[in-house]
Amino acid sequence: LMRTGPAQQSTVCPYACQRRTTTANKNKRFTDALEVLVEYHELTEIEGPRVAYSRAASVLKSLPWTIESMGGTEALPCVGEKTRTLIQEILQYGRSFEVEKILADERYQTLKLFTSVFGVGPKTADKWYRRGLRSFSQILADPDVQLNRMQQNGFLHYTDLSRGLSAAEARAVEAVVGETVRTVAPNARVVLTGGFRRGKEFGHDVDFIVTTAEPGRENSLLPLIMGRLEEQGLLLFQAHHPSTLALKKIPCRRFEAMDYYSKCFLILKLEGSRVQGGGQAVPAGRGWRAVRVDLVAPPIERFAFTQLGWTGSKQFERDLRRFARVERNMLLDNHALFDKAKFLAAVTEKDIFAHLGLEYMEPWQRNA
Ligand code: 8DG
Ligand code: MN
Ligand code: MN
Repeated sequence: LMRTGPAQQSTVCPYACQRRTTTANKNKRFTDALEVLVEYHELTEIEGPRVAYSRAASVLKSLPWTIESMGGTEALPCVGEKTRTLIQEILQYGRSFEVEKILADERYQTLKLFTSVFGVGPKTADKWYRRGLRSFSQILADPDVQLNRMQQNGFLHYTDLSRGLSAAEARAVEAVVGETVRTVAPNARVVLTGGFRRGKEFGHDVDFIVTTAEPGRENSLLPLIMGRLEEQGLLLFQAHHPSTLALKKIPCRRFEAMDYYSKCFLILKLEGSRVQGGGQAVPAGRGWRAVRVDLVAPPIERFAFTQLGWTGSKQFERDLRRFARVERNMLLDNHALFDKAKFLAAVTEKDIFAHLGLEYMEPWQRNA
């Protein structure tokens, strides 16, 4: 009988886009610890260790076995000395001292708290921390702190938004957005993307791609959709970024979360009656909860690139771009795949994997 285990680790590929990573993480005790280190370096904007620890966590998530001893861990790609020390500590003591130290660190705790507010990034959080602010009430009471519209709404809906969403709530949101789009643009198409397309059970928002076959019409879709949501009294907040797409632009050298399509970041009102077993999904007595929704509306010929770029995970995306650049000398981003002198066309995600010479990965295998 073949055993799945350390003997097979030589087969672990170095890029996340070559590994099938489902949501069934068999090494959560190690990856949870690594993710604290990733988050700490993200919050303090230290790039090197952030990259190294995210790659290590991603490798461990993809393993079809649970690590139970150090034997063979030296053969795993992207797992360096620091990660092996952490694995060893967790195996031996059930916890990592470095992680415990970070979890107890006041700066880490405060930056994590502040960035949990919609609209607050590491820079703003750090600015507030350096002002001596330590709590939400101190921020809100400080006459010198100017909150932008996004942050005001982040605080206003904090309790709902910080809870995240279940897959059942995501389906209810999908029904609302679908109905809205059918009303204002019957020929448009809406598809789910982001974490819920990857089969996650929880997420911080619900992401959708909206497209139409009529050229140029994609730019009017989001305003129409937002207008209809507003009429229904469901639009609590919207930040719309019109398209800045220049079709001849060569993909950027680095992974960026940004792209040039028309998109909007929303807070919607989700009514409890829409959620199956909605009793526990919405606060008692109110009948609704706030949810974060992202919509992106690319031109139809860019659909495959948008879908591949917005499905994630973020680590999967970073490694796809890095693989294209380092292994294929191509440039990939949310808009296009560029090979030396020419752009390679794609109708589906499968076409892009094929251009890159990669085996196709289903969305639920991209939870790197
Ligand atoms: P979750 O935290 O929402 O559950 O996970 P997720 O769905 O994987 O993360 P996300 O933050 O919603 O991002 C989904 C994908 O969208 C991710 O791979 C990054 C991608 N993305 C872009 N461009 C942009 C952008 O301009 N803004 C945002 N928010 N995400 C973007 O490719
Ligand atoms: Mn998402
Ligand atoms: Mn999103």
